[in-house]
Amino acid sequence: MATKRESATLLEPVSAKVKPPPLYKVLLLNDDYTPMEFVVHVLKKFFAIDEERATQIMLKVHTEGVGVCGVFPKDIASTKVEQVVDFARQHQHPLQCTMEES
Ligand code: TYC
Repeated sequence: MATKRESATLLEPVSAKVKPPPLYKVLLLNDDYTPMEFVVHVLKKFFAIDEERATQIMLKVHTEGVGVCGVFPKDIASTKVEQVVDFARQHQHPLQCTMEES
């Protein structure tokens, strides 16, 4: 049987093909009906963003149509989107939240 040292010399060199997992931006979209205070509340509750930054993001979405809440691995981004949409629907608001690879 080959010793550890002998077998190591028999291995073919393997090129590193492992990529880091892709990250996803979670986006909020503007609409004409969701109250501004509700959007700020969502940003604080689900993304741990402070009042000042949450207000900035909300106003960016309000004026430009879309804004980034955060960047996460795929499963976390997808859970955040689901939580935000569920919460908005529970409160009868049409707020839209989506994700895209960053
Ligand atoms: N445009 C909404 C209003 O005037 C506010 C709003 C901001 C809604 C951001 C959605 O993602 C949003 N009440």
